[in-house]
Amino acid sequence: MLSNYKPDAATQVEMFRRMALLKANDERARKLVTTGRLVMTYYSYRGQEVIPSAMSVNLTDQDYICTIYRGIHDMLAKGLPLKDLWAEMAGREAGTCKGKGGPMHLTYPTKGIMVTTGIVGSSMPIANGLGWASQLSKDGRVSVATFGDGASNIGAFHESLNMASMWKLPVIFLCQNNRYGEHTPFARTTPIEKISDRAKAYNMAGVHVNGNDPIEMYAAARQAVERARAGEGPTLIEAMTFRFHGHVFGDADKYMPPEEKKAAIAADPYPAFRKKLIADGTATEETLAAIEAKIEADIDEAVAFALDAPYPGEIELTRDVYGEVA
Ligand SMILES: Cc1ncc(C[n+]2csc(CCOP(=O)(O)OP(=O)(O)O)c2C)c(N)n1
Ligand SMILES: [Mg+2]
Repeated sequence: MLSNYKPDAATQVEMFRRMALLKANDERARKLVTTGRLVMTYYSYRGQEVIPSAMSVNLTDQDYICTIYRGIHDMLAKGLPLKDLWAEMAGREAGTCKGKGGPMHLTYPTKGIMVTTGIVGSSMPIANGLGWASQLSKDGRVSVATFGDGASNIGAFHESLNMASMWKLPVIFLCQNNRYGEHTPFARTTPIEKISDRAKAYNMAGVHVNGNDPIEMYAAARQAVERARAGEGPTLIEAMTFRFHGHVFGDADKYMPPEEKKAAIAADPYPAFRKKLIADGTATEETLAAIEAKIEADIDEAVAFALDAPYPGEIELTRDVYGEVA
């Protein structure tokens, strides 16, 4: 029963802190791109903040995540330091991949943030590999593969679920269903209503949750993590959400009906959770405002650091890119 897994007050405030960080960071990235201060291809995750916030509070630094191009929220929630993130997005040597990966290819193994690629569906077989390594070495780690609704129609999704179930791998398949794959609505590409139903075909656990409800999302994440740690195998979580902006930031998003988008933005989970925490006495307005102010200051500092940092030098440009010839 998902209702058995309730976050305590401190965990709820921590989930809020992570949501606030993700929201503010996305707002800053869009602002810098719009004003031309930073040139990058950016995939906004605004609207999807609950999912990684509720998942990551159930993970340790040693647990792994493999995410996608729209996964900066997953990485920040998992603990990617702001300065390393911004320096990488700005192509500077101080970045997570020494400025050679950019916003789509962040990696930070210290916090379990593994390879990120733009190949749709690629997070899943990689998470299986990490999960298999954990199973063999009995290190107790859980691997989470995050991906979109569109990726559930890729062969790698089906192969990965099959293998993970067969071998009872400690892997969580976390589908962030934002109802669009690039410019195409979910219903036009997927002949079933719930992606979570696909779990049945692989004899594994599958849950369908409101990914914009922090309490429900927390419960689904917690149950899946416990199942994986107990050696009971993988879980497919389908978390329903909505992205507030186009596929890639700057696209005209004409394919999203305006009423649908308006309704999703009106139901923004961030102000709703903020209000709920205050209304039920979990936190005060002052506490939450202080969290938000600290985040803005941290982002100010990280952006200033990144934009002042040097680009990779000539030697760094080819290091870790070409192998040594013996
Ligand atoms: C293997 C592969 N096929 C196609 C593409 C082009 N492509 C990039 S994003 C995308 C849509 C993916 O949608 P979804 O999985 O729902 O993720 P979202 O962008 O909505 O988070 C497509 C088709 C790709 N990058 N890789
Ligand atoms: Mg999608």
